[in-house]
Amino acid sequence: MELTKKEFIAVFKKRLNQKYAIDVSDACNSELYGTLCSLVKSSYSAVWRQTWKDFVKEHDKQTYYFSIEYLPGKLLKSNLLNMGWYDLVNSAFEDLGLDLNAIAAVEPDMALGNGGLGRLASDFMDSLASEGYPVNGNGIRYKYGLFKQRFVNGYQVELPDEWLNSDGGNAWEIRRASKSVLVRIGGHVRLVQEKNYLKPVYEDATLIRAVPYDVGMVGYHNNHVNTLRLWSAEIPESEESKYPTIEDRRQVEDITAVLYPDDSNESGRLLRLKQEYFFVSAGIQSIIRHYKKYGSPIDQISQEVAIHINDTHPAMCVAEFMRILLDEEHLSWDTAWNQTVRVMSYTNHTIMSEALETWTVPMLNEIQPRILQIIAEIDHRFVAALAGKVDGGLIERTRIISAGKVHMAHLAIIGSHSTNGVAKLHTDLLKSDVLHDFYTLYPDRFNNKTNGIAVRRWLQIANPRLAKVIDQSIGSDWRQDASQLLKLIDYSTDNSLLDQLGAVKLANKRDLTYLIKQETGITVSPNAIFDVQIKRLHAYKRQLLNLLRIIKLYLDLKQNPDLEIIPRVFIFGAKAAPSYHYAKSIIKCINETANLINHDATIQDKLKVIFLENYGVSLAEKIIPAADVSEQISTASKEASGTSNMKLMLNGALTVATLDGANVEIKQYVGDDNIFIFGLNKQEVYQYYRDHNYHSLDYYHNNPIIHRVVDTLVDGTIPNISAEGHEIYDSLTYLNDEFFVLRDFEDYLRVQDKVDETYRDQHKWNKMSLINIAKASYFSADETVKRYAETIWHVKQLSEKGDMNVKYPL
Ligand code: GPW
Repeated sequence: MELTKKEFIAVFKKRLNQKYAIDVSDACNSELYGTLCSLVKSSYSAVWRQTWKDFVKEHDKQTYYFSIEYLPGKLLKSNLLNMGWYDLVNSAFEDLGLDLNAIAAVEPDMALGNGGLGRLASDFMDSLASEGYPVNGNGIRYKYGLFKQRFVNGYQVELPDEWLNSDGGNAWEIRRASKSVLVRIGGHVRLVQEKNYLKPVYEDATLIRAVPYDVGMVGYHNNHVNTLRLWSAEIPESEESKYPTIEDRRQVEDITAVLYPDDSNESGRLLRLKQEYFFVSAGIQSIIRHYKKYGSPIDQISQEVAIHINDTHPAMCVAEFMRILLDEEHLSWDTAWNQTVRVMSYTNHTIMSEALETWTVPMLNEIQPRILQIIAEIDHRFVAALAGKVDGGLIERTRIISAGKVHMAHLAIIGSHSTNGVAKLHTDLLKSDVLHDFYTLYPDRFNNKTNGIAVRRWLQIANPRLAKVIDQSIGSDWRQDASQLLKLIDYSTDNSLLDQLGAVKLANKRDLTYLIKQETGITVSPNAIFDVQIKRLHAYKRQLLNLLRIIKLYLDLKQNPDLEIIPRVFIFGAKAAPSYHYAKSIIKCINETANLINHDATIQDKLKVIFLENYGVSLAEKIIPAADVSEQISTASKEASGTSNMKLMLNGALTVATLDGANVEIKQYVGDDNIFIFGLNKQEVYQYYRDHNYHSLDYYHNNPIIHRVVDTLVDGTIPNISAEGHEIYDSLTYLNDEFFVLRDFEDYLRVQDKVDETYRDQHKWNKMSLINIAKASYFSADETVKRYAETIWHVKQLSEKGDMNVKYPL
């Protein structure tokens, strides 16, 4: 039944009245928001229930995607779009004199993740539902999401993200107390021999109640709703008396209180380990409980269940699954192990050694002694099985426990049937270098799954103007099949379309101009090149390289104010981990440089530097559509994939890139002429490591431009950065510039000159932009998840996409 605008308006008014006892004319945006969410949620609930019933009825194999981070951002618009309600609601609100954008803005960003890893998990959730796969997410419902970033005197200051207390609250979650499970933490364990198994006897353990909060993941036009299940820690009713004081209670609630704000950096804290075990145990228990309810034999669970380990944070899935099969289901070790390896699969997201998680044996013992026992037994059997067959050094390097440390990546690889990297280059590096030893042991387990992005969110929702222009040329089918975007290539000589692309970009830049003015007070011109670097602040991502070039341009203009350059607005968005001193120093230096340049009259409008506060999903949706240039300038080999590179090209930005992560594949797709590549490649970086022959001081001393630019960090040219400037100066000089910033500087300048030259020819620029938009379709997450589903998890598609007869009644 087709929903009409008139019906919608009537029902909306009625619900507003019931919920808030108010009329449209008196309602504020958060009341309007609450009402719309409640209609949306009650409408998709029936479909959600049905999707679940279908899973159960068919005994279809299901996948559970375990991730310690999810970064969905706001869900209202994407739910409306996926349900087929978007245009109708938009137009109904216009009739009512309401602004859907303003109402949608009430929703707090669900920021239960740091960056790329968490956003990837959320893009995957959208695509998995949209492709009709029976795949549910499993994670943590942090009371406080990623900190809010403010700048005070140019310094990053962190404020708590109390998203659950905001006006919007969490409109999407459903607390399912009846599905709670108990998680055992700490204490001691001994094993008692029973007839056919070893029975663990626990003493002094703490029982934590894990309560699930479910969020519907609505598929695009296919009547399919999956579940994102987020766990929250509470005190079990039976244990209340053990927690007489607020302090005692807090011990438990703290487990799911805050998201660790470190990106790619293992923190080694006991509470983090507790979080990991907590959501792993809760998730695995509920999966097995559900599986058993329908009477299927436990020793064949791998036929109906797949579990994905998103980076090593949930690697204890392997041991927890074994624990239940052994201790509660009394399977033999071999049967249990066989099932576990078939069920589990693992994605590696980094080669950075500081991010490869290890825990000490005493720490694991403190969190869950039985889990440590099981890991020790896995390790023991791994060593025994290889002894005498392969070189002893290889065994030592690959075993799980060595020198008192538990290597979580080793546990994940040994305990699963699939290990994948997230871009071709990254997977090759895993095989040839970082995980080479494992590759020699298990060559068949390694595979690549290049990351992808949610095309509907990052094009339709973030950039409706561009979506409209695309619709008018190639039609609207790209929403279900991104490869349709390739048809745009046929329009690469269509001047009218190219002009329209230019007009869309200009309009988006104008919007961002207003936002910049509002947020920073700085006026920028939409006619300048908008040069964007948005990602976590990390030394390897080299925001510093970008900054040094900005300083170079500033010096050039100071020396010659009449210098003809194409005006540029440099836009940064980046949070630094609160404990990452060096990254925070870079933020301070960028902010002070911005302050200097933006208020220097001699620079006029030729150069502006804008560092927007509190970068996150919602801000990304505003910046990306307005970007001309996408900065993807990490040191080759360090960025596993990157995903903002894909989002920016999809929105028509041209990429300035090193041959790192997925940039390599972008270059292959768009061709050498439609991307700006510079810098060392992976082989060259590795050669420097091998030969120890990089000497950054040589670049500093021998290149007068580099010398002059680097000196500004310490000579007072940039005010108020005395300590930070010295810290960075030292890193580039005496500490030998770990990430080859000085080595790549000249080539970076060269390629940026090429960007300027190309931009002068707007026609050519727009054509390159068009090709980038078209080829970005190769990075559709819809396609990426299909490859996971077909080749790793072996789950079937349950509903077809493109069912326009969507069943979302009011
Ligand atoms: F260290 N990534 C991230 F591998 O955002 F765990 N956080 C993390 O903690 C890690 C990786 C981890 C990112 C990668 O840096 C980025 O290159 C990649 O595109 C993204 O994960 C998604 O795969």
